[in-house]
Amino acid sequence: MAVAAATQTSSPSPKHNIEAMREAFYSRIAKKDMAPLWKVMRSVVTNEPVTRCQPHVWRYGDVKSLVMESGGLITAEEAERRVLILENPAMHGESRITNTLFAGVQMIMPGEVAPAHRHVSSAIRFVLDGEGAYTAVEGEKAFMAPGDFVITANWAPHDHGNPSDKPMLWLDVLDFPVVNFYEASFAEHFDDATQATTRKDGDSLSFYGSGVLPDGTPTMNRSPVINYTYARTRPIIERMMQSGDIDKRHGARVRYANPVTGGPVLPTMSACLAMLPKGFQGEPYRATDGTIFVCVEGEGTTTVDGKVLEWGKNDVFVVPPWKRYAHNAPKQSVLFSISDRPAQEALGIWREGK
Ligand code: 1HN
Repeated sequence: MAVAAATQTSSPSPKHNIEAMREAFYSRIAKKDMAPLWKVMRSVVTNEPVTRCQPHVWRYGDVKSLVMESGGLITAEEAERRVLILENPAMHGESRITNTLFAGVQMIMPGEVAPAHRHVSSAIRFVLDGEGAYTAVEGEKAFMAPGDFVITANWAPHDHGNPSDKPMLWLDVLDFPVVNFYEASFAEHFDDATQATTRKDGDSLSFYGSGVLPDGTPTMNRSPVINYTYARTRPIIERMMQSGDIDKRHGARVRYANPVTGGPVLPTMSACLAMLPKGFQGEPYRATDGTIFVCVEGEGTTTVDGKVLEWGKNDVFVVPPWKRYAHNAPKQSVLFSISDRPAQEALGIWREGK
């Protein structure tokens, strides 16, 4: 008792008071815009990927009826783009489906035009419903059908129109969260709603999409093909499946390629199409690219980190980075997917595992 009292009354040793001294130090250095790394090191350099992104599925029945309803509230011209954002449930208000990618469902009604603009952010549009609407990209109209996708690269002027008699709906995926991470966004809006065409409809697929290239085609970091059609790609995965070329995790899968380099269609995003045979029970897989899937045909489930996502035609689901997932398909099914893998590979940070 007497000893304790004596310790308290004498001046405190640094050893006993070190926490208070540290806190006082942190307050002082904060005023000079500095902070101690040792307090945050393990949380800024984590041993494994940390993600806020949640696995989630958007059922097309809900999405379609709400997007159709939005058609009665605003025109494509007024909205510039009539899109309902697919917000990751853990990131409401942040306009993103993963930390790096935006996804939304756009509708263009018969006779409507979505006016021409361009921006640094690149886009992939994957057609869900309708036939005969187009995206004009860099002077060429790409007419679309379900299962097709169109790319609009960095700074490519683009506008949409629908001369058909049915609404068209597509999934837009853009990399603007990445562009904005670098704080490098630019955009431009044109005076004319539609751009003048300088090439015949279908030129890009015809010139670059058939195993030959116009002589002297320069190397580019994005594909010269603007429209990858389902009609051309589906028979390839079907044939792969018949020949037994079926990946145990992904099914019979092709990666859409830039025909000049063999690289991805865009420097920031890549796309794949996979056929899962009837009764497919995929082995687990994980990779550091968060991935957006669309069910194009069939139905099944994907188990992500213990959570079961059920999907059917035109449902969209998201698998967060580094979460282990496995597909199951009781019926033959086709999955389209998009991720930021090329951006991660370019930076040398992409990893995959079991
Ligand atoms: C955009 O330009 C389009 O061109 C679609 O159709 C979705 C989402 C965010 C920013 C720009 C389009 C978009 C977008």
